[in-house]
Amino acid sequence: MPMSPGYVPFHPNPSKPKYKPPPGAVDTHCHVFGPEAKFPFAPERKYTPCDAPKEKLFALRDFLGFDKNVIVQASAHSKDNRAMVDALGAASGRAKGIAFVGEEVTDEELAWMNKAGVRGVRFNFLKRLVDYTPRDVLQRIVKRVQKFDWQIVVYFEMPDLPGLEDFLTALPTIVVVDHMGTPDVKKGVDHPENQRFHRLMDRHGNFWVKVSCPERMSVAGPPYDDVAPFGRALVERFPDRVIWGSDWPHPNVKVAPDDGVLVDYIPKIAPTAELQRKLLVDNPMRLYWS
Ligand code: 0GY
Repeated sequence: MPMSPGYVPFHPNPSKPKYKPPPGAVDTHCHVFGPEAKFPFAPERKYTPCDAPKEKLFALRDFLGFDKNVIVQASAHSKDNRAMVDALGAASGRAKGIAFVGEEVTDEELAWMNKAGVRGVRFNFLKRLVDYTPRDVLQRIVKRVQKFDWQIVVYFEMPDLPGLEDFLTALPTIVVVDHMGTPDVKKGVDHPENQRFHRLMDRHGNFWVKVSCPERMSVAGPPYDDVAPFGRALVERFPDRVIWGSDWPHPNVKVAPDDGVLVDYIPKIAPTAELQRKLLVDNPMRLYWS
């Protein structure tokens, strides 16, 4: 099946980063796609990606100087989590997963995923990626996964936060926000919209945030200096609740980012060795491996 028109495959030849992550570093946001011949994409998907199989992900992990991955189920595979679980099984304990499920998921499937290393489910609120799921359905899913102590990963766009805040802050689990809540970098770190998100993080100690995806928000482009103040503000204010992810293979970006440049962005948002260790090792280990 051809890729969606305009779909950009991942960078074929990323540069070796100058920044060397500390031993045991975890990339907490990446995906696997297919291979389609073995793990077909979902009929209800909103885009058709390129194949991005586990072998390529693990090779990139090693090349970039990382030790572990958290593989997030992407919408092109929808509720068929087999490609992600297959990758967990091949990772020799060095990968955990975040699933996407509907109410129809069985308790056996949940137990199977938990045993394989799944540590949470993702609620995706982006209309361009998924169909709407009523909140009461999501609440029932939360109840069912609580026995595994799973986290809820949420992907929303910042203008939608006011409408989601009551729902999100009522969640009884750890809540992990994707991509800094996707602020509009043109508005600046101090803009009320972004500060509302900081206040939410401040008031709710169960909220964590991925300081990931500068390439999705940048206006200036690489090396993403216009996004760095947003990441740095979160890392410095919430040093024990931030994690980092590459987002490989970068679904739906217009220009495939150089993954080496994304790794070299890390010291811009976490300028000290201590902050880097928390961001890349201590925090993700506490969240996914304890
Ligand atoms: C991401 C972002 C995107 C895609 C998905 O589930 C997905 O398909 O997450 C996106 O298009 O913004 O987190 O990788």
